[in-house]
Amino acid sequence: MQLRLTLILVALLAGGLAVAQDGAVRGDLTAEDLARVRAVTAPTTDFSRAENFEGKPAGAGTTTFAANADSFSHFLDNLSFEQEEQFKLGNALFRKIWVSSPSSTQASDGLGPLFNARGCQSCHIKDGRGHPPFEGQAENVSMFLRLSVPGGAGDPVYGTQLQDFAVPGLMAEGRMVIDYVEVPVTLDDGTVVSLRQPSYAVADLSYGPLAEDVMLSPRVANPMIGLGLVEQIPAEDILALADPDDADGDGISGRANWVVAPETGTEMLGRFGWKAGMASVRSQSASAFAGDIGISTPLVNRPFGDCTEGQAACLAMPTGEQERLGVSEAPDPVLDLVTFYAQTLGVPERRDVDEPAVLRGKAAFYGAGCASCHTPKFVTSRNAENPAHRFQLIWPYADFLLHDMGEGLADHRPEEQADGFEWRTPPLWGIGLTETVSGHTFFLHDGRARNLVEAILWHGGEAQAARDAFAAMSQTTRDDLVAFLESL
Ligand code: HEC
Ligand code: HEC
Ligand SMILES: [Ca+2]
Ligand SMILES: [Ca+2]
Ligand SMILES: [Ca+2]
Repeated sequence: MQLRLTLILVALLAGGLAVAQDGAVRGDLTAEDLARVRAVTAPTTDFSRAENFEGKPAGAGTTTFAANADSFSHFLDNLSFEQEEQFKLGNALFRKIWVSSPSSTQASDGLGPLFNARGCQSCHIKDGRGHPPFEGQAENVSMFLRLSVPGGAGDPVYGTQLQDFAVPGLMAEGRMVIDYVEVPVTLDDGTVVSLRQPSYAVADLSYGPLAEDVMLSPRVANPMIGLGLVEQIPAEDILALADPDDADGDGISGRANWVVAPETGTEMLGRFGWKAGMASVRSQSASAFAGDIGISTPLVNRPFGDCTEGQAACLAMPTGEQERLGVSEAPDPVLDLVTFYAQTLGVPERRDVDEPAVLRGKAAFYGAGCASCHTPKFVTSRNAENPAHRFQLIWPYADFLLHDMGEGLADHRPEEQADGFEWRTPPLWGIGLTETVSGHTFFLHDGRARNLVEAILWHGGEAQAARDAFAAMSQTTRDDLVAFLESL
């Protein structure tokens, strides 16, 4: 374990040096501050006690309320009073239930014509993650299928996403069907864990067949916490962790997903979504309005949402823009407020950081190589527009880069630069509160893992060695590692 740890340290240092040589060092800091940031974000080697500020994942923005179902719904602790007001307006819009056009309540109409849900909060339940349909639950709210054909375009008829709802008078596109097969996995100590391997199909197609070569990618909604801080991690610090050709030979590469930002038309580092296909909270929110709810915004001006030329009935439905003569269904400042809300949700304080089991679990996490992708800490940009996001030591436990996670997790569907095997390392902050907030413990991009142990055992590809290290641990050490994750 000691050797493995040393290798990781060497790897991280080498990554840092490589970037220094490229000259791509973050530009917001003096040399002196840069040195301080490097020191404070260096991986720890002392697992005898908690690190300074480790209990505060969002720095000064960390929320300190008792853990309960509202734990993900608090604003950053360091917002100004005026910003709290803005947050509350954004919250109301995030929870708003949109209705179809025409309607007497013009301020809320424009839903669809095709949609997955009527509001943001329907999927990002309690500002937490979505889930696959529960037993006996027919509707797929909080999870959907992305669609595309080779080359990157959407299905010629069904577009980029399967909408399982439609406004009155229009047929929904179809229904996602999930079939699970139990696959037993034996750990080194003989313990057997059963993983459920999903397969996806579409039933009740209303607009003819899907393209023969269509690719499906299932996604549950991500938790909403800390996103404004993630946005303020300097791209240089994320890119410093990338090692696309695995130059250091540790089996882990990590690639950036470069995407064209709709705000500027320029390429930016993707960091949001399960494949890092979106560069900003604002663009992700605007595309959710259009694709998931069918609401146009000034940034993604698609009042027909995901309707395609192949869906004439959909394009013949009324939209909110027709009623309001070309004004977006969600006109300014709706997108600004929702974006602000999504950027200023806080991250709850950690629990039990000093518990011996948690500290042992943290050592096991580093020892197994989990921290090679689940990068513990960053310091946000000093130039962040919002003072609440500025120069904070944050602990997301993610590098936000793409990793080949092996055949088991592959969706075989590329997105921007990500291939069909790659997924973005998701942040782990708050993960221990999933059950408290969401009432379930379904993890990974499609919610297939029913608990943290299953989530770890699904890791393959670049993470195979880390997964195998976990499978080789004693039951006690595995429990400690889970106790550490539960404390995040
Ligand atoms: C039908 C369900 C659904 C609805 C409704 C929905 N989302 Fe999402 N959201 C998702 C899914 C699924 C993802 C992951 C998408 C991906 O991987 O590309 C996501 C991702 C996000 C992310 C990125 C989070 C991260 O950690 O990277 C943001 C921000 C977001 N949604 C905001 C919104 C906003 C704002 C609204 C309302 C306008 C909204 N969403 C409505 C399902 C939904
Ligand atoms: C090679 C990079 C890599 C390594 C190493 C790695 N992970 Fe991950 N981890 C990921 C990626 C990528 C995902 C998302 C996969 C998906 O959703 O299909 C993920 C997902 C997870 C999740 C579920 C997160 C969520 O929001 O659903 C947990 C928990 C987790 N990892 C824990 C660990 C632990 C513990 C280890 C060490 C034993 C580890 N990971 C090692 C890249 C890595
Ligand atoms: Ca569609
Ligand atoms: Ca490497
Ligand atoms: Ca609409």
